[in-house]
Amino acid sequence: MTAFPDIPKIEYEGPQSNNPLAFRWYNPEEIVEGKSMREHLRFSIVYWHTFRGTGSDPFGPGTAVRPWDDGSDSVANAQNRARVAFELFEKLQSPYYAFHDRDVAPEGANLRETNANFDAVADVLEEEQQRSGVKLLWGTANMFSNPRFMHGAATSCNADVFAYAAAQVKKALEVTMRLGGENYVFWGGREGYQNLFNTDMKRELDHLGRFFHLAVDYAKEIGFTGNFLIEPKPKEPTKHQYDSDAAACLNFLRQYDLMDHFKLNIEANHATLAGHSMMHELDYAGSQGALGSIDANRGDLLLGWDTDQFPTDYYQTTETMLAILKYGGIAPGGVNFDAKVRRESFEPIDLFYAHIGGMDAFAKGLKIAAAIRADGELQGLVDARYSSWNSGIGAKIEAGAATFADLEAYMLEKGEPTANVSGRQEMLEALINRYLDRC
Ligand code: XUL
Ligand code: CO
Repeated sequence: MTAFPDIPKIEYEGPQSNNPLAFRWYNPEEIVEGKSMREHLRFSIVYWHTFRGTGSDPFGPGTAVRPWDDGSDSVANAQNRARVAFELFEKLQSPYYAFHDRDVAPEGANLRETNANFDAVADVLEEEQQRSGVKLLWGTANMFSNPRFMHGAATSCNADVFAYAAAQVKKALEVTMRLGGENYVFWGGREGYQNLFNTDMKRELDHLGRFFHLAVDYAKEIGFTGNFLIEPKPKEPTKHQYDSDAAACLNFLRQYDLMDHFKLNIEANHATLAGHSMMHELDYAGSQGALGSIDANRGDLLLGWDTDQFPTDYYQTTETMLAILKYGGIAPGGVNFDAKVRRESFEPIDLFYAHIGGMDAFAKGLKIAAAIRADGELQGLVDARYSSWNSGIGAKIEAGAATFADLEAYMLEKGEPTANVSGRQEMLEALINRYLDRC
């Protein structure tokens, strides 16, 4: 049985191809900076948007046509959907996928039944992983959709809800480990507040710190060695999310003594909602040794919410790949398409066009970034800009060998700093365009 009878395995045909069902840039075996594109990019497809997204919005119901899905909440439907998912992963040559517990399996009447449903679908996922070789990039628990999480999960004012969330993560970790998941993600779905008049922020943050420690302890107990990742997002669904951006997450992790156990999963659309660029968030996390993985998507300049569109902008993918290469690659994380087709793109084939476009945009970004790095022109300009720190007073300050009194004596003697040099922003932006033209 095939769910996509008219769609072949997507192959690389090169930049001149006009075939929308072929890769023009993503050539999995092509070597860039000594590694294949497949190893650099570690693409991953998300279960939630691609197999559970219906195209509904606040003004109308779903539009998506998914002939394989009977629309029921049955375990049999979930198991069949899992097989269809693997057909798509394989046809798109995606080495990884990612899921929330509730994407893959329906809730039962109680936690016990819910866990049994999850196990029954995990059986099929395991079988399909073995058959196809597609691997699990990360698992996570959905602790935001069910009404019980209306006040949050680990930060709920209701201690029972904290306990339920703990049970849910315990199970999601076990299944992630069983399926060989290389990471485990925490996106703080409703971990934030709508109103400070009814909120004890200190207590909620302490509870979140406690929750993460419990997860670390349990991972140790069962031998889960994948990375724990926190995914920053500033707002939506709450007005203020505690994990608002990379800086807030890293501050939280330090405050609660969790830095050794967590890295960050940086999402492009979340970065812009936080008033940052993706490159800023990647550099901030990477510079502190905390770049774990990315959720690849984009927002819309004219809309202020999390539109989760597929990435297509070479400029943005180049910036992203420059940051990833700078910090030594993304493994064991990956480039995870946390992106959804538009409500109007309701046919199954749109899922293919969307991923092909995103994969090509990242492959091209990788090639441009590698070319920029190979020539060394950009790095040369950055090195020259900071050269005053390589010797003399700069080297002394960096070595911690200069006091305020030393610096005063130095400046009294010298009178004025050596003349400043231009930052050359416009020239550099044109230089980046030159590589975009040529690659
Ligand atoms: C929500 C979001 C999530 C996480 C996983 O904005 O990005 O889908 O990636 O919970
Ligand atoms: Co995400």
